Amino acid sequence: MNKLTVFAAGVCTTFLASAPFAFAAEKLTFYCSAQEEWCQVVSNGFQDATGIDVAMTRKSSGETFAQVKAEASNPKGDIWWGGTGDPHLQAAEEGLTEPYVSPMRSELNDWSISQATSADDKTIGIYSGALGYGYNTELLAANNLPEPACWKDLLKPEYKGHVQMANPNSSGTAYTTLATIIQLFGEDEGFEFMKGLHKNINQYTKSGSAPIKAAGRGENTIGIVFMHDAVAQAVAGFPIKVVAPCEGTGYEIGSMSIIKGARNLENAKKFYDWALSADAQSLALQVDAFQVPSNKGAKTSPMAPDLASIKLIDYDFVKYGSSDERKRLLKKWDDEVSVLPQ
Ligand code: S7P
Repeated sequence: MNKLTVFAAGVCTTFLASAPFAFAAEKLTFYCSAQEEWCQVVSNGFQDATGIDVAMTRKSSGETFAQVKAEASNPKGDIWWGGTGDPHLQAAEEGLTEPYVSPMRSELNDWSISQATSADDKTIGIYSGALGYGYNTELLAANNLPEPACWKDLLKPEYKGHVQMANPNSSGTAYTTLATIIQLFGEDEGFEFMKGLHKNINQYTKSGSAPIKAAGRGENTIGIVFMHDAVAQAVAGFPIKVVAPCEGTGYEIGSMSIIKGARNLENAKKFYDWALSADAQSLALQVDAFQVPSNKGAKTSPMAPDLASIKLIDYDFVKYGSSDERKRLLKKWDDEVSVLPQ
């Protein structure tokens, strides 16, 4: 080996040894439970703002909860953003998420902070939205069906095979539906309602927004979803009418939590602060996400459902987000509703 080769080999060895430290990119593993397009925009927005590499996975709320729980002894995710608040509250109670008090709190609406307060700061509200349903006006007319306006209308036999909702085990939207019906009508009557509704259901989907997307495509007539997801289909040009049920309805506080044992804890906190900012929350408008933002300065679309004009129940987030109650209700729905013939 000549002198040059020895020198080159030495440089190479030094370079290789130091490379992982010199070039190790900052990372964040991001579990997202809102709609795919919004997850993507948020992921890219944070990456652009900070230079931190983001690995994002989108799954429904109940599925993400199950994943965080399954990974608890060896956590892989850093931050869980989006999805209904109930499973975030359950994760907090089960010690799966990390407390954090963000300096951004003074910019937030009270409903966002109360979500944090009820969970010892292990979660926080990032958006809100009311539950309801939407229907395809052309399919309804083609099938000579009356226009539904109330929850109880969905039990009418003429809607058999025309209603779709998600499975409450995987979907936060569908769990919110179950909890809303129980809060509106009481547990006994509420479960009778779910059994009656079951007769009209053509499919329980995995994702909460799928039923209204199917209605938009003309593959389903009525989809039980958050109203903002139905508005998104109407804005996209599909013949969808949005319904705020006449009896009143429940709502979600879409939430965010840092995963306990996060490998990139500091980056998770950076994401958390950024995601509570008005600029980050205003990104929703780029993808027609019509939820109401928790930052008081964030922009809200004029097409977003006006929560003040909807008859909202006093949704009991503490009770329906508690671990025992959520497990009990899901088991009861599995045992008493999903098994029934249709
Ligand atoms: O599509 C947006 C949205 O309705 O989806 C979230 C939902 O929980 C995630 O989907 P799943 O119902 O399948 O869990 C809501 O938080 C959000 O508003």
